[in-house]
Amino acid sequence: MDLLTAAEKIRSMEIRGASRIAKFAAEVMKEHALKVRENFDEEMLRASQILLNTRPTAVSLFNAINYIMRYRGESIEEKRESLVNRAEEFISWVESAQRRIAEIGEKRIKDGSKILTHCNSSTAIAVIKKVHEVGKRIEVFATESRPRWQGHITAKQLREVGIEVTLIVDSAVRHVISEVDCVLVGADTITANGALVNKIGTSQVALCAKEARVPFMVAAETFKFSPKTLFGDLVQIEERSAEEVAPKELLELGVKVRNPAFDVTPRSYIDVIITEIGAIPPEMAYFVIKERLGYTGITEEELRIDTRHYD
Ligand code: RUB
Repeated sequence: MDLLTAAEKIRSMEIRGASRIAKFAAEVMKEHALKVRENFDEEMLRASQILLNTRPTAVSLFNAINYIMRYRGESIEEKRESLVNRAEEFISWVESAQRRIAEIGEKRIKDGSKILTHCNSSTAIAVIKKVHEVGKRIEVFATESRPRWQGHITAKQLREVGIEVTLIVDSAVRHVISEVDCVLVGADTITANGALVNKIGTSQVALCAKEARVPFMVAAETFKFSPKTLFGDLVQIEERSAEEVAPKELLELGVKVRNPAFDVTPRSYIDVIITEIGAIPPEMAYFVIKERLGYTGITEEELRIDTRHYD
C-alpha cells in the first residue's frame, strides 16, 4: 500500500482507535522503508510527517513514529534494517501490552459485574473478553458513541464471543449508572498530570461515575502517555466535519455545528489506569513518561530536536 493511501485510511477512520492507528503506522513505516532506494533519512522523515498529519489527538501515533525514527546506521542498508527492527519491536509491544493489560485488568472485575464502556477501545475490550474467558458472569452497557457509532462495533465484538450487551444512547449514562459496578474505557492520550483524553463524552461518563461512586478505570498501554505534555504542550483535540453530525438541510439554514472528537477527563475522576506495567494511579503518569518511555533527564530542547519534524 502506498503512503498516501495509508494516510487516507487513518484520516477517514477506516483504520481507527489509538492502538490500531499506532500499529498500522508502524506497519506502513516498515513497508515504506523497504521500498526506499535513496535519501533514506529525508524520505522517512517525509513519511513520518504524512502519517502524523492524519489525526492529531492520539499520542500513540506520535510515540510509534518517534520510536521507529530513532533508527541508527551508516549505510542505507543498516538504517533500513534498524528501522525495520524498531517497527517490528513496536508492533510486538502493542500486541504484548494488550495481552498483559487483559491479565491485570481481569482481576479488577468481579464475578457478576455490570461494566459500562464508551466508544470502541480494543484494549478495554481485551480486558472484558478476558473476564468472560476466565468464567466470570458479566454484562456490559455500551454507549452508542455518537456521531460515528463506535459503540455498535463494541456491542458486536462482545456479543460475538457470547457476552451480554445492552446498547444505550450516550445521554442514558446517568440513568443507568446506578446499575453499573464499574466503568472501563480506553485512552487516546494520557497527559503528564494524569488526565485522560478519550472519545468525546468520556468526561461526562466519568462525571456520572464519580457522582454515583462507581469506579472509573482506564485500560491504556504506556505508549498512550504523552512525552510532549511534560513540557506544557496541550493535547490537540480533533474537530471533525459538521456533516458527521447534522443533516444538509440544517447546515443549509446556517446552523453552526461543533464536532470535537475527544475530551479531557481530569485525573481526580480516574480510579486506576491499567497498563502493561501494572495497575497504577493517574498520578504516576509522570514516571511512566520519564522511566518507561525513556525520557529520563531529557531536556525540552532535546525533545524538540528528537521530534522536530513532528510538530
Ligand atoms: C477511539 C477511542 C478509543 C481509544 C482507545 O476513537 O476514543 O477509546 O482510541 O482505543 P476513534 P484502543 O474511533 O475516533 O479513533 O484501546 O483500541 O487503542
